[in-house]
Amino acid sequence: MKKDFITDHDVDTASLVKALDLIEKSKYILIITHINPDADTISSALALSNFLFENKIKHKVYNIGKNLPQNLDFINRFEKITNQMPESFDLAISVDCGSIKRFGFELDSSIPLINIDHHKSNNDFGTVNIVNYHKSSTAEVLYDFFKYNGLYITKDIATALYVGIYDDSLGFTISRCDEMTFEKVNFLVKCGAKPAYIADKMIRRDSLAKYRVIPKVLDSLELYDEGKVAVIYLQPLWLKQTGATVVDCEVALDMIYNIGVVKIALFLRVVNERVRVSLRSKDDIDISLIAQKFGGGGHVQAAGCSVDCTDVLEAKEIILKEILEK
Ligand SMILES: [Mn+2]
Repeated sequence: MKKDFITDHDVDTASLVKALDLIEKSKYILIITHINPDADTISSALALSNFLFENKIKHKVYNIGKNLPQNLDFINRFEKITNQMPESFDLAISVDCGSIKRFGFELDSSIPLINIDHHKSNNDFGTVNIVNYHKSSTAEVLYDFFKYNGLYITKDIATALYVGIYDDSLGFTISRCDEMTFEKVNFLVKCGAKPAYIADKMIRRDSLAKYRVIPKVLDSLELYDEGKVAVIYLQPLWLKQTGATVVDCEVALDMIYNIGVVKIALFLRVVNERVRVSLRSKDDIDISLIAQKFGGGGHVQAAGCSVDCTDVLEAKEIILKEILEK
């Protein structure tokens, strides 16, 4: 299996082997997912968790928050994810964390850390780093780890990896999605991942509340710079009025991003008493540079940051100033 492996870009195969070696030597592993977790971090963690469980290696999947994306509840071992830090562990693995700030806590620096990620901003903070920013998703990077080491991909692992690739590549529509991505997805389907079942579970279980709140969010749409910059926001009151959740509104960003004339799309909402901003861009405009100015980060076409205030309108003015003066 190893000799058939096709490397591309900057996959460091030595680190793939070293990571497995560290895993095999460990007694208890902490898998770290990032704050404001998305499908990529959760499904990558669960792919690893299923692998470790099947190999009887003790571990916990940790997320610091209380709100996990519930549309992922069909992935095996989802219910095992905890926000309780285990008393001790001798290895940590972070997945999809572009920086250690994304852990949401400080990790004891004496603990070895495997850093698996695909963010350009990742500065190789781990003891072992499996980082490839040419990839659509961390799940895709993790696939390389499984495949290169000749590890058996079960149906549960395949399902988790498929979810991460599918979601982070925006349904296979971003430019980092290449022929390798489709080769991987093809193999994952052979391993038992079911695309229609996964889509039903992930995107076809909406609440009615979602369709009550989205018109309000879309009604906030403002266009700047001849329509190139589009902004929407969510007022906390609208959630109370409709019973919807913040996550319910996120698809509105994809909607305005899909408007032909729009090159940069923004969505602002209050999360943990700060205004969280998600940014999208087209035509290779590097939107992560704007996110970085506010202590955030991400990818060329998709990034995020938080603004230190609780008023979406105030945050909108602050962030628009940066974008329009660029
Ligand atoms: Mn990701």
